[in-house]
Amino acid sequence: MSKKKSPNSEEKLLTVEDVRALREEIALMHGSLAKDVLEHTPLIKKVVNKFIEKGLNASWTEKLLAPLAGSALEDDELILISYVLEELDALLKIEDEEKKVSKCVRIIVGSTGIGKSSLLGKLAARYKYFLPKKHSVALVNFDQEKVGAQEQLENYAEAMEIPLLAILELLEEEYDILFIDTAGSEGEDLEALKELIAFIESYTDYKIEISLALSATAKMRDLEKIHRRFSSLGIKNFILTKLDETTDLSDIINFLIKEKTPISYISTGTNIPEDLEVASKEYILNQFMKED
Ligand SMILES: Nc1nc2c(ncn2[C@@H]2O[C@H](COP(=O)(O)OP(=O)(O)OP(=O)(O)O)[C@@H](O)[C@H]2O)c(=O)[nH]1
Ligand SMILES: [Mg+2]
Repeated sequence: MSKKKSPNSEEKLLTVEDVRALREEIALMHGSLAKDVLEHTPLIKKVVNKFIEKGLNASWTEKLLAPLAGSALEDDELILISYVLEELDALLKIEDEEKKVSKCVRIIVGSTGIGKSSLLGKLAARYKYFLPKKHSVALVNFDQEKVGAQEQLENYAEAMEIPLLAILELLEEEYDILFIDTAGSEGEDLEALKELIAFIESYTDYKIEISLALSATAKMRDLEKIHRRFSSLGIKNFILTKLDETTDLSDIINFLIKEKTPISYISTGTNIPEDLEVASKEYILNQFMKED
C-alpha cells in the first residue's frame, strides 16, 4: 500500500531559526511603528522620555504608550504618567505577609555582603515581637565559611533573646519559624545548601521557604546572573536590600517587571531590627518616582 502524501510535504517547512527571525522582524516593526507614532505625538513622547531618563526600558515604555496616540488620553501629561505607573503597579508582585504559615524554615540566599544576616536578625525580631501573632523563632547558622558569621548571629541572638541553634538542634525542639543564615554561596556552597534542604525535608515537617536577597544598587546583568545562580533552589520570593543607598531603582524595576516572583520585604538601612519594611508597590513606586 502506498503511503499517502501529506499536502505540505513538497513545501519547505519553516525551521525554528526561520520562526525566530520572523519574530524578531515583527518585534522590530512594532518598535519602529511605536517610534513613528511618538514623532507625531509630542506629549506622549515627552512622557516616554521622562521614564526613559528615569531608566525604564526604552522599547517597553514606547510600546506601552504609543497605542494611546489618537486617544482621549494623549493630551494629558498627568494621565499619561499615571498610566505608566498603573502598568508598573500591575506588573510588580508583592507577597502577602498575612498568608505566611507557621512551622516554616526560612532561608535567605544571595551574594556576599548583600545583607542576608542582617535581614535574618530583623525578620526574627519581627516575627517574635512585632506582629500581632507572636511566633516562636530561632536562628540557625549555616554560614560555615565566613569568619565572624557565628559571632554576628550570636550578637543578634543575645540582643533579641532569640535562641541560636546548630543544624542538628533543629530536630530537637519545635519552633514556628526557623531562620537559617547562609554564606554568599558560590557553586560548592550551593550543593551544600541543597543537602541541607534535603535533610530538612527528610527529617522534619517544616515547610521550606527560600528568599533571594537582591540589592537595589545591583545592575540588571548582576540581578539576572544572581537569579540564575540560585533559581534551581526554587526561589519563593525576593527581598530587596540597601534601598537607602540609591535613588535609582530603574534596574531593579526593569528586572522585577520581567519576573513573576513576588517581593516580600525591603531593607532600608543597617539598624536591626528597625530598618525593615513589608514590601509594597506604593513604597517601591514612590522611591522610583522621587526626584534626585
Ligand atoms: N545601607 C545599608 N546597609 C545594609 C543593609 N543591610 C545590610 N547592610 C550592611 O551591609 C553589610 C553586610 O551585611 P550582612 O547582613 O552581614 O550581609 P551578608 O549578606 O550576611 O554578608 P555575608 O555573610 O558576608 O555574605 C553590613 O555592614 C550591614 O550593616 C541595608 O539595607 N542598607
Ligand atoms: Mg552573612
